[in-house]
Amino acid sequence: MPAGDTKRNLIIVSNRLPLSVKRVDGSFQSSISSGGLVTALSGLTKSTQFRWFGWPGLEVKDNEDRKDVCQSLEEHNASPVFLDSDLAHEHYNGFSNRILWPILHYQSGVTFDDGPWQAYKRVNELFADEICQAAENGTLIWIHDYHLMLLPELLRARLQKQGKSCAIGFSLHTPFPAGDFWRNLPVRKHLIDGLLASDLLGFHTDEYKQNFIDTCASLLGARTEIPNQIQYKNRLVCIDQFIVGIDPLKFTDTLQNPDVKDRIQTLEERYKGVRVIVGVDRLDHIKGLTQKLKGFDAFLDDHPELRNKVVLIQVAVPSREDVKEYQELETELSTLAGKINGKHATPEGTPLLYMHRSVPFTELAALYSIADACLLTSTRDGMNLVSFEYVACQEKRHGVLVLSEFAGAASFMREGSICFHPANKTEMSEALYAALHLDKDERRRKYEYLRDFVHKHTSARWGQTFIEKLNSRACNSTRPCCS
Ligand code: ADQ
Repeated sequence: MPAGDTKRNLIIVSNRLPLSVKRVDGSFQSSISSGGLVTALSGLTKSTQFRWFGWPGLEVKDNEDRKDVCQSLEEHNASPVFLDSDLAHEHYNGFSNRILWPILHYQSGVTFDDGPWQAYKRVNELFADEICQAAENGTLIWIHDYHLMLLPELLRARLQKQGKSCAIGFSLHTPFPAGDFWRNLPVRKHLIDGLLASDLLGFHTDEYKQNFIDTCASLLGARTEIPNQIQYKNRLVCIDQFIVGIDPLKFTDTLQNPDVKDRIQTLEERYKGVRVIVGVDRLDHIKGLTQKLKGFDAFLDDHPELRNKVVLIQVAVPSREDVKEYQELETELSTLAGKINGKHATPEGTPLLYMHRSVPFTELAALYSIADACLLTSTRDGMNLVSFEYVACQEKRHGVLVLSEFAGAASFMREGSICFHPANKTEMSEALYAALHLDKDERRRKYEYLRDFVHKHTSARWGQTFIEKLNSRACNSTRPCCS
């Protein structure tokens, strides 16, 4: 049954709503925000109706104000889960981003604190209360990401108490690490227990899925006699890979906009005779930005003949700015960018344009479109949707994707890109050089491979496939699920 035809209500839950809520002249207004999850789910809105629950991003204490916020969210089919600022901060920055996120991305040196863990549990409980109240018998509930790993279990218990039968799905947008790494987390079992109360669990790649299944077996002795299914606490949990994507038509349509065409022409004139490399990343350790700048420095050292003939335009989108480690990373990157330009600049110009800010969508599309290569250096990354977006904007130029082998996207895009190890400066430099010197036929072959992939695996397809499968779990919750 196509998801769009489903008669069941669908609730989507994520930690943050995909909206920024602001008080303007005494009343509240909401506007769409950006990020990987927003990109992934916005493609689904074309085909499927749902209500989105999450934290609105600000503390609202007064009851009248809360009503006002609810009203401003209503036009986006969204509902708030209100949290106190301190609790939200401890949950989001304290546990989710400072402890869980690094472990999911294989970063070492993480120290566990009980305070943030208690906040994490409390926030998951508050979400469970809110969603349980909103769900009706038969509602499909699709939970997103690492901030809410306990929610499936907490929610199932509440729903059962109220006699409501609802299928619960969970999608993880990060990698799931190999078992040995996951062991670093003292509360690892609680989180796995939380997740295994889902009916359907989705991962971006087969590797993450397999890591999770192996962890369940070694940590809990959970049985996996049938592939992709775990038998645990008298329930069957389906585990599968779902390829997340983008809405490529949003990009191809934007490139037809006359203002964007003008902008592309301006940029092309500005960079006439210069090969442009683009990078777009949230400013996050996992995106390997330090490695990228050092690799580019090595590339400039290796190829003095390319002086004034190549430029790297790097957009580093501000992210998690109240976490100390992220502030330190920004300082490190600005310093590094200054050093690289100091070393390689000439009176004709600088080889590195480092932009620490968000850019409008139309500018982003124009930048993707004029670039001869896109350089993505993630040390680990659930998928990396920027790689998809670059491809969507390269119909004319057939630019080359230079992609870290540690981005989830590399599992699917290796054939159409040039992959490298992000910790190896020489390998990165060679990959960049090869990308800028690929012959026309090879560029076309690689591009066509990636174009077909990106247009096939859209965000709408990802969402519909997940919901269809969740819906079939709701109909046959006691029967084994088929792949
Ligand atoms: P992110 O880590 O946020 O997502 P990514 O997949 O690269 O990373 O997506 C970033 C998104 O933000 C892109 O769609 C991009 O266009 C958008 N964006 C970037 N800069 C912007 C700007 N200046 N203005 C507006 N939008 C901007 C997480 C995981 C990823 C996973 C996604 C989806 O870390 O690995 O691919 O979720 O599951």
